[in-house]
Amino acid sequence: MTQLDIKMLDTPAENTWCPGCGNFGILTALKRAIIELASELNIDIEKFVVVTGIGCHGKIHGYINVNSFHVIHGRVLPVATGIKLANPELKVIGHAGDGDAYAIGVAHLIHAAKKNIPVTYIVHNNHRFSLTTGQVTPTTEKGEKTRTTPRGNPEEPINPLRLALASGATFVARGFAGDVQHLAWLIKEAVKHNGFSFIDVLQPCVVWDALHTYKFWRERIYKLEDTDYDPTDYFSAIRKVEEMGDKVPIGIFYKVNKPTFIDMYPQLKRMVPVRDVKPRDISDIINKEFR
Ligand SMILES: Cc1ncc(C[n+]2csc(CCOP(=O)(O)OP(=O)(O)O)c2C)c(N)n1
Ligand code: SF4
Repeated sequence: MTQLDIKMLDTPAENTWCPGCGNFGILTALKRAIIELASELNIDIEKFVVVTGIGCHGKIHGYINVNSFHVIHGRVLPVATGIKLANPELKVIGHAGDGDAYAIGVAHLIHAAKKNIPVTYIVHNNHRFSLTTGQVTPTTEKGEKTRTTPRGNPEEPINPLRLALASGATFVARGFAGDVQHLAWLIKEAVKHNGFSFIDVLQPCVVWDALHTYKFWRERIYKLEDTDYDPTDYFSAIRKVEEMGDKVPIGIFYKVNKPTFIDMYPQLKRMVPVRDVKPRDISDIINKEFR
């Protein structure tokens, strides 16, 4: 295998994120994780697939030189699932926004967790629909003023980690876009996990969210690994995900090994992976259907 360097993952695309956006930290962490995983697990970069939704986060696929699929809003997990089932050798990493993942796409999170689909799901949680200029999302806090709640959001937010745990996710974590080294480690652990792995990433949006700044999170965050917290205990996790105030834990909240969707349906293992399927000339079908 040739010597791997993070620069191999650069692309010529012009980056249009706002200066200071938390997405930069997530991009760097993702690149580091992929490079380190490729050499640790001795797998080719071609085996990584990034699937992204629509939003500022979704542009990440254009800034990293791996196989990728930019899908419609909210549908990261169905496409990621299809790719994984078609070729289980691939390491499939989905990226969604909090609007993408917890509003229009929320049912997919519940079912991917319940079915233990062996893909990784990274949510860029900036508490806003940012690409569409800062509307309220399911994680916007009560009282926050947004473009669609100018007098303050009257609703309580959802807790994504509680939702993932309640849905049966076998790997549940929280990261911070301002701590690249820790986030890269989390992504590596998530990709190595054989099952559905979920990371909610606190991602400052420096344009539409004046409350959740880097400073705000840095004053509150602490790492679960620095405590005697046990991530194998489900009931500890249930309690720990409720901690969100003066102190905000990041790290792995829960991790357990259980049969994956592919283990549960042996016929999936007998299926011919896409890599072994010979290309077919389908011009006859296209000409017939669309002439
Ligand atoms: C089916 C559908 N509904 C709505 C939209 C409009 N839309 C595009 S981006 C976006 C906001 C995305 O917000 P989020 O997922 O939180 O990502 P962010 O921009 O914050 O990274 C919306 C609502 C769309 N493209 N498709
Ligand atoms: S609008 Fe917010 S999330 Fe989008 S690129 Fe700018 S800072 Fe990042």
